[in-house]
Amino acid sequence: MRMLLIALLALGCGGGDYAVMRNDYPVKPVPFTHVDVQGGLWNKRLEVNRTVTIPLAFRHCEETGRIDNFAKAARQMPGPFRGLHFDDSDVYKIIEGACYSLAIRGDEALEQYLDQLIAKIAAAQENDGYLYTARTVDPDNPPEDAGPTRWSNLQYSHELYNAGHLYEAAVAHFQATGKRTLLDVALKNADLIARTFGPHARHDVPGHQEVEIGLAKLYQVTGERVYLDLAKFFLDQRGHGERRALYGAYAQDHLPVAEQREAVGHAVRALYMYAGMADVAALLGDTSYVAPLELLWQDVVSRKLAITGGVGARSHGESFGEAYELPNKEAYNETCAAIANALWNHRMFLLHGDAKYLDVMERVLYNGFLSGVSLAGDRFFYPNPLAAERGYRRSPWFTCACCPSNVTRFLPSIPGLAYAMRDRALYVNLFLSSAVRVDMGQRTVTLEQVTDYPWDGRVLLKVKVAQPIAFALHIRVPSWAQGRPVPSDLYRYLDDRPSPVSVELNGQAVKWEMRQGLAVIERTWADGDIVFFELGMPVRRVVAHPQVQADVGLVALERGPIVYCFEEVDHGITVFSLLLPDETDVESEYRPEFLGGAVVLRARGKESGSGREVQLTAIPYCLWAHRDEGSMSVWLRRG
Ligand code: FUB
Ligand code: ZN
Repeated sequence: MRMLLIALLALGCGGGDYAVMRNDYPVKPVPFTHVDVQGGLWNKRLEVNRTVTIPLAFRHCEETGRIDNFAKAARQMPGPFRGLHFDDSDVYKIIEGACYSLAIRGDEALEQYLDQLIAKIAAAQENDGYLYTARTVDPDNPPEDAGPTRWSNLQYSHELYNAGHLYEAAVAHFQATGKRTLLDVALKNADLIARTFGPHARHDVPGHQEVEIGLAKLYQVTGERVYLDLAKFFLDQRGHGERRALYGAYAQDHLPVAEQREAVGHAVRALYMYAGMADVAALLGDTSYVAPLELLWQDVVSRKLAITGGVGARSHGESFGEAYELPNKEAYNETCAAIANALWNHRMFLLHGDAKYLDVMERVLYNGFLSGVSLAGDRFFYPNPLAAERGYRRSPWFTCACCPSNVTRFLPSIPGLAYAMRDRALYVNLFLSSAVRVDMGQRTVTLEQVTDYPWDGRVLLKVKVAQPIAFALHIRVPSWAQGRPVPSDLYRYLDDRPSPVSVELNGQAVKWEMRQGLAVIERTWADGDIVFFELGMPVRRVVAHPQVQADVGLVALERGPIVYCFEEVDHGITVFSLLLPDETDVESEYRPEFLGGAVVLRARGKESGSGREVQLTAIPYCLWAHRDEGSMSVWLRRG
């Protein structure tokens, strides 16, 4: 049966009869393989990721012994294990990114590189499916955190975390190339884990969640329920201390997951767990996680979200802070946590069809995530603070390289977040120049999108169909355009009037209605129909909820989805002495030559103390630290 399903899926038959037999997300993403990104900010970033970041990340893995660890475990070369006990996961994440990249643009050399790397990984796998080089290289002397024997220190060993990333890579490789080489390794490992853990076997859970997401993907590609049941088992064991010692709140193991109401502990662990819960809820049709997920989401969005979409305020434990604990200079906001936040919010959208989740996702994409990688694709931030003194710069790599490797895989998956389908509805979630192809019943619909977003709010959508076809086009009206920076009261615009939104069809006003944050046009579409959608993009002043101590008396600037910051290099003095009075006008200007092209803001401000007038310049937060070193701040005193 497994072989048959894989064969059907490989032939692209996954959306047929088999799909109706099983539960799924009610809204389905249009796979990134059907989205051809044709220009603009994301196209540049995807190209840089493909040509610079992925090759350099593999090179770093070679230079730091991450790849040799597989050869050593396979007894293809001598020597001890090198690095951190979860370093295998970096290699898996980069493979995943390389596969997405391959699917967008074929690359013979990259495919061959992957083939030989996968052969090494397969050789490192033990006969029964166990795969964890930190132990296999020298089972008698594993690194301390790996624990003395298999699965003996799951709280810290990352054996199951590594497995989750292996599964995600394997599914990506299978989907991109049709090859089963890595998928076979993943399934053999998953089968071992399914024999080892479960209601009639071991009851421990991973200290770092991730295997749940990977298992859900294995289920989606094979149709084998055992993987999904195992994901649910791991989730449901958390917080139950009858048969094992609990790990506590740091690892979200303080309460059963369905009873958790507050986002606590290590942020990446928490957010991967919430994403896994959404997968299980949707794929099993299990409603018990749905209400808790919404409450957890409310907690994050109302009390624990940086204006950039960053999460995990504390460096101590890489964790969420208390409600409204949202520091600026000290903010941790790990790049991986931004990625995890986007992954979770996308799943929440697929579960509910409500654009409020996409609003959070978009905020993360353009701000807290994108700041994590340099324009050239060769430098990375691990924490993404909202203010910094001179000297904080992106690094070429890290000993714990979770963030750069996560960037390599998340960036090329972004086109897959842009569109979605539900019955006879096509959703435009993100604005990026692209062409998307979707199957609507027996027919194919192509939608071409042309835009200069995020710098310009105009979006042109052209429908291409062989014959007229009825469907509902859903176009997201971002919360920022509705006068709300986020779907909560955590931040607000000083001027919260909605931006003008205009929708025209073939040059005429058209009837549309707002549903769940999307402008819906229902009609029979003809070939060549053109929708012109325009969002006004005034510069907005943002203030935080009064309980956010760090932001009392401060203001930030946004335009469209972009959060701005001030850098010392534009002012010649520390940005912490700058004031932005409420009454000054802020001008915006698109500057094509500025850091790859960006809208820059200008206003008359002041220097505190002297009261001297200062010409203020604000640049997109995601672009900071590309010029001369100096202080940076997103928030300025209102003056
Ligand atoms: O533990 C694996 C990864 O390293 C986590 O996701 C990151 O937060 C970093 O601690
Ligand atoms: Zn990270």
